Amino acid sequence: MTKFAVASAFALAVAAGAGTTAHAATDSAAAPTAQTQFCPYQTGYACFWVDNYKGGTMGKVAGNNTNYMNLTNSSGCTKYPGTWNDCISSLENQGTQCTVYFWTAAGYSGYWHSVARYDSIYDFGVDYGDAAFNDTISSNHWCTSS
Ligand SMILES: [Ca+2]
Repeated sequence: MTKFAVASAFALAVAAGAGTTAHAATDSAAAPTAQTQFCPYQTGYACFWVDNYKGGTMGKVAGNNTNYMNLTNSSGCTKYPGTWNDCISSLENQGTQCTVYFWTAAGYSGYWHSVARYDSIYDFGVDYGDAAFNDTISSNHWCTSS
């Protein structure tokens, strides 16, 4: 739901008296939204949010998940309402020992990006150089890619 984050960031920039040109709007696309839900520190979870920069509703997983259609999400994500499938825009790994791999399709298929232990991915375009990864995650696997 990056579009919402972009709109919010622009509104904040305008309210603060920052530049209101198209150039300012482009820059603010990467501006953080206020984080309201936090990943439990070093408790074995990988966490994810519906907006970039850990904005909006947070979900978390402690194990492997073969299909995010099975993960309940009440945030109002529109692609697959009620689920986390194709809804995630930022990530954090608070696992106890491993990297976690996030796949674009169910069953550890499609392609993946990883998050090292205690690392965060705030924006897929900025941090992975892959903006197209936004709102595609459908499965995750710990320690190895599959
Ligand atoms: Ca997907």
